[in-house]
Amino acid sequence: MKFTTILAGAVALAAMTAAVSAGPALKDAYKNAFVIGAALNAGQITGQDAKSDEIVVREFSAISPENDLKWERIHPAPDGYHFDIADQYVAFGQAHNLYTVGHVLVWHAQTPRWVFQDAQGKPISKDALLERLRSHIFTVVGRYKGKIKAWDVINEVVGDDGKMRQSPWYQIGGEELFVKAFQWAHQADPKAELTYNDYNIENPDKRAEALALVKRLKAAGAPITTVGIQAHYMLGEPDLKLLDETIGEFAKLGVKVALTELDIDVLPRPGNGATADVALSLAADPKYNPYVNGLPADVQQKLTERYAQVFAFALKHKDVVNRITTWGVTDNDTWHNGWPIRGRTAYSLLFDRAYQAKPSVAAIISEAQK
Ligand code: 9MR
Repeated sequence: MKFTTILAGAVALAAMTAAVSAGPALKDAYKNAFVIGAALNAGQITGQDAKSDEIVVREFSAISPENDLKWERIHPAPDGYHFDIADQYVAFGQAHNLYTVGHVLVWHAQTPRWVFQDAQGKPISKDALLERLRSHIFTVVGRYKGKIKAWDVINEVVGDDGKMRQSPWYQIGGEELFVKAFQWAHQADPKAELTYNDYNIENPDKRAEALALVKRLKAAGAPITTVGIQAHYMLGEPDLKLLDETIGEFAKLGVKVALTELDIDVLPRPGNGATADVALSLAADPKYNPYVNGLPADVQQKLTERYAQVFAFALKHKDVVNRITTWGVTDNDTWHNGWPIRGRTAYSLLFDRAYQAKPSVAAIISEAQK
C-alpha cells in the first residue's frame, strides 16, 4: 500500500475519532460523583437506532428501559411473559458494562386490567393480587438477578394532592402490598438497589407524604434503598432550591437519591406547570408549539443554565446522589413530543435531532470540573 493511501486513511480515522469524541464524555466527567444514564426505547434496544446507541455507549454509564420492562409489555396476559426486548435491553447493558436499571414493578399505568380482575371482570381479593404480584416479581427480578442493578419497585404512589394515590394496587392491597413488593424483590435479588420512584416530590405537600411513606415502609420492614426523584422539569418550574432541599430531606432518612427521569420541557404548557401525570391530555394549539423550526438562542441558553443548575445541586449532594438518568437520548425521543399535547416539537434532552450534543452537555461537564 502506498504511503499516501495509508496517510489518507490515518487522517480520515483521526477526523472520525475527533468527531466522535470532541471532549470528555459525560460519564467520565462524572465518574467520581455518580453514574449518568439515559432511558432507551425499543429502537435503541434492538439496534435500529444505531446513532443513538453510539451516543449511549460513548457518553453514558447507565441505562433505563423507557417502556419495555413495564407490566403490559412483558406480561400482557395472565399466562405468558414476553421477554424478547427486555432480554435484549439487559444484554445491551452487559455488553457495554452499563449500570442497568429495571422499570417498573408496581405502577398504576401500563399495567393490564386483568391484573386486578378475575375471569368475570370483578376485582380480585387482596390475597389473589398479592399472589399475582409475588409471582411477577420473582419471575422478572429473578430472571435478571445480578444483571439489573436497581429496580423501581413502586412508582408514583403519592398523588399530586399529597395523599396516597388511590390506584387499584393501593385500594386492593394497601401499604402492605408495597412492603411485600420490596421484600419479594429483595429476596429475588438480594444485591439489587430498590427504589420508590415519583414525580413532583420536590413540592412541599407531596414531599411531606413521600417522606412519611418512606418512614412507614421502612418501619414495616421494606428494604427500600433509594428514592427516585423523576425530575420531569420545565424551564421555570419547579424552583430548583426545592430539589436541593428534597435531596437533603431524603438523605436524612438514610436512603440514596437518584434523579431517575430527568428532562426539561421548554415548551409553554397550559395549566398548572410541571407534572408528569400520564393521564393528562390537552388540545393542540400552535401557541403551545412555538419552536417547530428550531430553538431560539435565548431559550437554548436558558435550557443550558437550567441543566447546569440541576447537576450543580446533585453534585453538592454527591455523597447521597448515586445516579442521574435523562428520560431519552435525543430530542427525537422525548415523550414531550407527544405529551401533554400530541405532535409538538420538544427540546427536552441533551442531544438534538441531528444526534449532536447540545450546549447543555458542555455546561454539565464544566460543573463537574469546578
Ligand atoms: O416515556 C414513557 C412514554 O413513552 C409512555 O408513553 C408513558 C406511558 O405511560 O410512560 C412514559 O414514561 C413514564 C415513566 O414510565 C414513569 N414516569 C413518567 C414517565 C413519563 O410519562
